[in-house]
Amino acid sequence: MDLYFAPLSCSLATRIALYESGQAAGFHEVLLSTKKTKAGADYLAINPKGQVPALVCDDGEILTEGVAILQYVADRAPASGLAPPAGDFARYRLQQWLNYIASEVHKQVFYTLFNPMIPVEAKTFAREVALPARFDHLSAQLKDRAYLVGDQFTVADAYLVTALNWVAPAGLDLKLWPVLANWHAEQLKRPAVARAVGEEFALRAAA
Ligand SMILES: N[C@@H](CCC(=O)N[C@@H](CS)C(=O)NCC(=O)O)C(=O)O
Repeated sequence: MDLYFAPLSCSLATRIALYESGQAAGFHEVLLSTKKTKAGADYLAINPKGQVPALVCDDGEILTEGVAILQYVADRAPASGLAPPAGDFARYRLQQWLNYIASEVHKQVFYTLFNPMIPVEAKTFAREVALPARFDHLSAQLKDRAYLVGDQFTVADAYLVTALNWVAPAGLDLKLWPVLANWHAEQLKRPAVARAVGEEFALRAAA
């Protein structure tokens, strides 16, 4: 498998899932501004949408869209518990969370805050209305539990850790949501998460 990624972007969740499940992969950094890989290849030939992540599977199939990639990686290593088995109700709960993080948190809040072409009114809405509502909901859900689904770390948690990493760069303070701040700090202590985040911080710092 080969993961196309940009440091500390949403593709970090897949790196976390790979490390959590002990699966080997090649990692190819993509320069999102030029749509080239760091090695100079045309990334649009891999993913015409120009976005990370993309996963080139061992049989040559190319998978895009983070929530699909995360479930693919998890299903290749069922013993990891990164996703409940297909058909279990818990699998639909996992998909509920993956979709919520992708659409309500990643895209509605952080895409809006980070994209310089989005008007200031939309950014104000994202910061003052959407983000507090999403974070209040997540705080209520995580108040009495260690993970989003069941009693173990899943790819939904990998995606949420990744999204919460964007709070400080967006100029916001996660401590306003103490449950989330504590949860995030706990997840960052997981060896696979610490390794993935540390490696991508180093790549970002070197850029
Ligand atoms: N729908 C895609 C969106 C992925 C996405 O937004 N990736 C960002 C990085 S977090 C990206 O590649 N941005 C560059 C761009 O949109 O041109 C998915 O869920 O995988």
